[in-house]
Amino acid sequence: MINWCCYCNTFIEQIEPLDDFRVSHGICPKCAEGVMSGEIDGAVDERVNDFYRDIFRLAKKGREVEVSEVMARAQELDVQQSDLYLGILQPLLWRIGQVFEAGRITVEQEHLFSESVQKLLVQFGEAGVSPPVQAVLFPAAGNTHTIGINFLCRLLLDRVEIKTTVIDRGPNGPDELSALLSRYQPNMLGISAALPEHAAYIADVARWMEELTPGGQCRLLAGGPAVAVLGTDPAAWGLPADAEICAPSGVLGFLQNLKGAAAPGAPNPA
Ligand code: B12
Ligand SMILES: [Zn+2]
Repeated sequence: MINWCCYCNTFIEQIEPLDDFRVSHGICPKCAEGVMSGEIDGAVDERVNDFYRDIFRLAKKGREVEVSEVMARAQELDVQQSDLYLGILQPLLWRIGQVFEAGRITVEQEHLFSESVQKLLVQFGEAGVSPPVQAVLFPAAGNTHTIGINFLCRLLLDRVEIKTTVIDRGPNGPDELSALLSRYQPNMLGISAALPEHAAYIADVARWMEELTPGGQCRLLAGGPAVAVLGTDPAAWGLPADAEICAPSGVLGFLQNLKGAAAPGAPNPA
């Protein structure tokens, strides 16, 4: 379930059961302190739940979700962009995926909602910063799922302050990888896989990287919906043991662990 703080309207974490994407009311450590000390009067804000339910209803009925309305409601509830992504839109995309798999909506209805989310990303504008950056994100060759890496870029920038950019297409061979490393000077490459067969491309990138910068400092990160099939053991992806694989339900914890190693001044491979 998606645990929200119902006092300050922030996403806390995903909790068991992990395949239940509905919102559950919780309390963040800061508000818990406020309630204990009497600074917060204990009134629970139910509006995030209503917001989530309203979008889900529209999406399920195959009605267009108005981007301007989503943005206005997030603003009214003082929900930050990264909380909107992690706590509302991401679980709704996963939930719509479940409803589609169960045969309860059509493929058109499923697509309509992901198109609304893409429009919203356009409205928010480019998340990435210009080079040099600490992390570059791109989809594996053949992967058309781009919403995840765009959300991830915003989370890296806002939640862990790692300078990150997204590129539409990854390198196609060692020469293109070398050009990418020189241009962006990243400490981390993050590649997203939706289907298990996308892992082969990530293994190619790992090999090219080893050829170009043997024992180099650039970390290789992988994640995306393929984790549901392949798990988080690099061996199952055909990747070197030091590759780091992120489970969709534990993105915030994964990013926190990256933070220290990505501090400015850490050595670059290029
Ligand atoms: C929207 C969607 C689409 C859209 C994508 C639009 C777009 N521009 O992104 C469209 C319609 C194009 C699409 C197409 C297809 N899709 Co699709 N799609 C989805 C859906 C419903 C939601 C995906 C999404 O945006 N999720 C929300 C984002 C925010 O979550 P996320 O991607 O997991 O990313 C988060 C984390 O995982 C993590 N993360 C992601 N990448 C990385 C990388 C790194 C380095 C790190 C650290 C972290 C990380 O960070 C993100 C932020 O928290 C999922 C259902 C699901 N359960 O995910 C199916 C799903 C991913 N699709 C699936 C399939 C099969 C397809 C198609 C093959 C369908 C078809 N028959 O045509 C095609 C083509 C796929 C291809 N070649 O890539 C399957 C994949 C099954 C599998 N794992 O094997 C899913 C799981 C649906 C299902 N259950 O069958 N799809
Ligand atoms: Zn709180």
